[in-house]
Amino acid sequence: MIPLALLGCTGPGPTPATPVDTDTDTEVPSPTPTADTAAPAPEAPTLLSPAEALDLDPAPDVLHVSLVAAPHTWDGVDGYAYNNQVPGPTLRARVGDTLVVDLDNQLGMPTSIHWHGVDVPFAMDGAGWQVSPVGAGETFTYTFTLEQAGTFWYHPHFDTEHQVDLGLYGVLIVEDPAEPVVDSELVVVFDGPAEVAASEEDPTVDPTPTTWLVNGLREPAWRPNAGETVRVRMLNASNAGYVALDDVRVIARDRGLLGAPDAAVVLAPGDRAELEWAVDATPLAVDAVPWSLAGPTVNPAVPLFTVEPVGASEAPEPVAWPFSPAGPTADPGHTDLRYTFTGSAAAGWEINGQTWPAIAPDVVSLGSEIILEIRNPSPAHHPFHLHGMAFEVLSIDGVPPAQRLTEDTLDIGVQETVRLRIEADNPGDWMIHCHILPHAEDGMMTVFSVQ
Ligand SMILES: [Cu+2]
Repeated sequence: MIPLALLGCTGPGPTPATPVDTDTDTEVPSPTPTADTAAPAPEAPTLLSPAEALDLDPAPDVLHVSLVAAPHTWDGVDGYAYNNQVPGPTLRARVGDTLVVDLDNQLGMPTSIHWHGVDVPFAMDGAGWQVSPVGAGETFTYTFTLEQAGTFWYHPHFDTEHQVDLGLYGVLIVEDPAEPVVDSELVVVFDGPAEVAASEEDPTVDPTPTTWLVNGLREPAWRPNAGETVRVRMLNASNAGYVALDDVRVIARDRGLLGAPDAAVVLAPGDRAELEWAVDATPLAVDAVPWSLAGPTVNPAVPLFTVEPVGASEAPEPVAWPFSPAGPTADPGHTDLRYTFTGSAAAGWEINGQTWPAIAPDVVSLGSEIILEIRNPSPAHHPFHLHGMAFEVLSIDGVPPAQRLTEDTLDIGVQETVRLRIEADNPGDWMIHCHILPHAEDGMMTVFSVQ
């Protein structure tokens, strides 16, 4: 194990996150070993990508997998898992492929699978307005075509706060063969330890995790080869925690490659982002920038994982990603639909004064362009998530983004006003909700009905 004192963020490549501060007294003191008493420090577990699902169909354009949702003990908790692994198996397909997933529900309670970020037909969404879940002991086959490249994920959309918290989530990667192939990939899923109990019993308990699991492990060590370029695909599967990273090279967000790389990212619950990671020989610690439901904080940085490069090679040159810079669409000025997020932990959370399931769906016409304005006068951030369609961010507090930003999950800060453009091209009664799952469970959900 590399002593903390050797860790730092001084390499020439992208230097993720906060460097370990070596000149304060807040670090874990390094015991001075003596020949007789020193026990070797336990080696940190190695951070590896979650195992990928086996393809049951030999056809090159079909990915057919089996997912068994069942009880599973992990991180010392009696939780759940898909195929006995947390995160669940990564599903890797290509644009244009057909995905076929046989879900076998062995949980002893109803469940479903929602394909977060994927524009699926409504019947395959795993969620919705008055839609039945898959019953205990039953099976269901999800099948649809994958039309968009990017890093997506899957999770239950029934008893969501409880089932996701206890381990039911996995990553869906849709590759675009036109994109450059780099030396390797790392799939990283951030999650808090089982978070539900405390905030379920007392909703005023801040549900933000203070420790993180990375691919189910506590402070694992990533051991990549120095000199390699790694495409790091990240998912925040936490119920309520934010992972903020500075000094990184962000190449993609929710809906695939960006128009230009970015240097920082905040992953709200449900968000994905991808990094280009040029590995040099410098060990470092990756910490999350302090963040809370109210935004950036002065709390201590939270350790995520360490990087212990193998070899002495220098960082490689940047990859020539096919970025296609495009500015945001001009805001047409009118507003078709308004959502106001209100409430508090003590009083409950609402959209337009309505609490799920006592809501009236907002109905829009298939094929129309909808300009949506969201205001958040409540005292907490709320990651806005729309099912079935992506949306473009027109402005945040009146300021258009620096580049065209297409998302399916967007954090709305305290007192922020966000304007979005939705092409309502997918018929169905689509869920709209906050992706802080205790907020959603508490009623912060509504329906965007495209007819
Ligand atoms: Cu919320």
